[in-house]
Amino acid sequence: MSFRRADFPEGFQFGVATSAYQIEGHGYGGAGRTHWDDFAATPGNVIRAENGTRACDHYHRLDEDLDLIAAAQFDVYRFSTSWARVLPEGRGQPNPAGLDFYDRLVDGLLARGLKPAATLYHWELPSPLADLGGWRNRDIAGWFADFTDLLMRRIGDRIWSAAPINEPWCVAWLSHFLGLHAPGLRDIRATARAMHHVLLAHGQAIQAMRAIGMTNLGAVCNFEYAAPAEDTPEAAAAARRYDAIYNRWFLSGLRNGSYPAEALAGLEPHLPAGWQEDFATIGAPLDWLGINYYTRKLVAPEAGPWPGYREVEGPLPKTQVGWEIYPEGLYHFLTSTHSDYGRGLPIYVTENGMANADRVIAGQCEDAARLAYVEAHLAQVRRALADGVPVAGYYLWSLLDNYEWSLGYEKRFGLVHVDFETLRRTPKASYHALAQALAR
Ligand code: IFM
Repeated sequence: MSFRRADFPEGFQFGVATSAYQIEGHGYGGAGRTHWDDFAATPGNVIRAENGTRACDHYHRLDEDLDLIAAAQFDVYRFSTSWARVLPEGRGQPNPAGLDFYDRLVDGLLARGLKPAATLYHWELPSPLADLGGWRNRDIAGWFADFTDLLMRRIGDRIWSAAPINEPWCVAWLSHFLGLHAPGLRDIRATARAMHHVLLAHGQAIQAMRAIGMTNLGAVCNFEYAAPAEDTPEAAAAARRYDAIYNRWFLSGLRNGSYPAEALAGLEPHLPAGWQEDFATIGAPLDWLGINYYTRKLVAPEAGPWPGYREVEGPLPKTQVGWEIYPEGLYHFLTSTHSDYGRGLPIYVTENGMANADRVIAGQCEDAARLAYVEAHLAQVRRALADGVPVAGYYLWSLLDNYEWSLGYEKRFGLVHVDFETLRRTPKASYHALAQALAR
């Protein structure tokens, strides 16, 4: 490893991140059906129609997995909570086993000296709420705030940091415009509603947590560096539209009480009436901002309806999921988030990592490509720190190989290899190298 903990400011937090549906085993412990179960059961949506029923069986292997985090001397574990595990119908009667599970998880972290960083929603919407329109229905903001209140009254007293929703772009655009995630819609009106309601739900959840005295609350958005595929004004405008939808819509809403003009050009006719009045709730004060960053996209203009662009394959080396490796993009988002939206707030890299075709051979799992990826991105974090950006932590995606949504179980993002037949965990070379770098 080309860095050590001591190369970062005192108090800089290193962590690993996971999400509930991707690791827990949704079939265990009385969790309710989710729109991901429905999406995966529909032919053509997910490779081999795989779902999260068993996943990594983290539900039963909690202690073993928490031991792995502690042994590598990470400071923070960023996990998510499943709405349908806590409230199988999305509302109404809680599932006591679900609340107990998150209680055990938080206590297990504290017992090991790890900081619990919770995300309330990482994409597994209870099916009964999807039946009512899911993210298209404005009422989702209230349902989500009620879930937040219920769960955080149980575990909030021991949570170090919390964010309501992981990657609103995925919840809204990827799932309602591109149709690549649940509920698999391709509908501009549904998209506009989801783009707005996801932020309203965020705001109401922040208010619910403040009301019970919680602190250290933030928002986690994902970003892709958008570069014009060619040197033309049309390509530059296409890249700006991409950037507005992907990278600026959510932070502008959360921090500046507005949406970018290039995105409103297509979405405004479909937004719910009175949308501007919701910025008072959406902009509820935050304590930190989280950046999930993996790659860049080359964007070219495309004839046809708004937004009028397409992605073009780029020339840079790629990860197992075909994403170009472009560490400079992380520096770009750290500096632009600080200057355009931060107003002094600490910024965390809440996800960064790569998928690699890792195999266990004679008990060892070499993943030199992942080490190089992490080193290159941490170099950009240090560059931003040197330029005065208040970067406060860096969390790797992910602790374990897991369910990579529509790509099923074959794309491996973990520091720890998981054999999906036996569920055996094998720490990879990157895990061991990080453990050495983080040793106190
Ligand atoms: O696996 C996902 C995660 O659920 C959200 N952020 C990106 C990861 C890699 O695709």
